[in-house]
Amino acid sequence: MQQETFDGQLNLSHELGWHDIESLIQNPCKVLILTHKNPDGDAVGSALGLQWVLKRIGHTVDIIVPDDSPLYLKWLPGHQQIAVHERKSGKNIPQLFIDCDLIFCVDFNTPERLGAVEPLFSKSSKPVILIDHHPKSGDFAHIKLIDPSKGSTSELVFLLIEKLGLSEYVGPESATCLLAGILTDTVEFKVNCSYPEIFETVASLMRLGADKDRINNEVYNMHSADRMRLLGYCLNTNMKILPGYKTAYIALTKSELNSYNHRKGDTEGFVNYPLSINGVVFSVLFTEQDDHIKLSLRSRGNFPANEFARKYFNGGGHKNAAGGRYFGSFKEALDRFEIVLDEYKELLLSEK
Ligand SMILES: [Mn+2]
Repeated sequence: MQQETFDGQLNLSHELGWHDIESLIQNPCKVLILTHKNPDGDAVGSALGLQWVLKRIGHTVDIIVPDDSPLYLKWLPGHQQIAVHERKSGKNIPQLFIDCDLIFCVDFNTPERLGAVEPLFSKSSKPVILIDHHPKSGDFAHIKLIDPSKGSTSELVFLLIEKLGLSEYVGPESATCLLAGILTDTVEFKVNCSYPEIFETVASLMRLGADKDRINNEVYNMHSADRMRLLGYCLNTNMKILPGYKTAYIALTKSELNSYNHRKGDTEGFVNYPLSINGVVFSVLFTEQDDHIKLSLRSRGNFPANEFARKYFNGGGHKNAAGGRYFGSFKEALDRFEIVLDEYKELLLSEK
C-alpha cells in the first residue's frame, strides 16, 4: 500500500533515484541538510524532522540555514543545533561542506534561495537529494523527490521515511517537527490540503508522538503585544481594498515597523487577513527592507500568485502563496503593483 501511495502520488523522478537514496544512507556517513533563507515552519520542520531520523540510524547530521528562524520556531526540538550562516560563529560551515558525504536540500526550488550559502553549495560536488513541493523545482539536484500537489515538504519527508522503512525511528521530536511543518504550511489546514492522504500522515505523526497542542501554543499563542497592535494598525489604517480588482494590500514602511518594535517574523500571517474579506481573492503585503521591498502574495482559487510574482516582482512560489522583491522605492513598488494589476483584471474578476 505504501508503495502505491508513494509511487502514485509522489513524483520521485525515477525509480533508480529511489534506490539511490536507500544505498546512499545505508552506511553511517556525514550528512548536511540545507534549507532556504527566511526559514519558515516547513523549512525548519522538514529539516529537523529528517535530521532526527538520520541521526537515529547512525548518521552525523548538520543543518545549515542562511539566516535565523523567527522566534516562534526556536522551541522546535533540535533547533539550537542548527548552524546559522549569517551568525558567523559556532560551526565552521565551509568545513562542513568539505567534510560531508551527502547533501539533502529541503523546501526550496532553486539554489538562489540559499542566499549567502549558495556559493558554498554550488562549489560542492557531493550527491544532492532534493525534497520539495514547489513548482518548477529541481534542476540542481541529483535525486529529486518533488510533488507540488503536497501541502508541505514535511509531509514528503515523512512519506520518504515511511517508504525507506524507517518509521520506527520517528520519535516524538521528529514527529513534532514534521507536524509543525505541515500545520504551518497549510495555514492550519486551510490551504493546499484538500486530499485525504494528508490526514493519514497527520494521524501517523500523532501516533508517533507529535505534540499538536504544543505546536499550537508555541506557534500561534506566543505573540508579543506589539505584534498584535501592529496587526491592528495594519487592518484599521493601512489596508487598501481595490474592489475593481478583487484585491487588497497592506504596505508597511520601515518607520511604521519600527514604531511597533518590529521583530523578525512579526508580520508573518498578516497577508492572510484581507483574503477573508468577501470579494477579495488576491492579497499582498509589502514590507520595506534595507535594500528592497519585500512582497508576500496570497490568492484564492485559481489566481496564480506565483506567476504574478515571477513576472513582475523577482519572485515565485506556489499558486496561492508566493513571495517577491522589488528593488526601488516604496512608492515605485506600489505604483508598479497597481499598474500591472490591470493586466490581471479579467482573471481576478473571474474568481469567485
Ligand atoms: Mn514548504
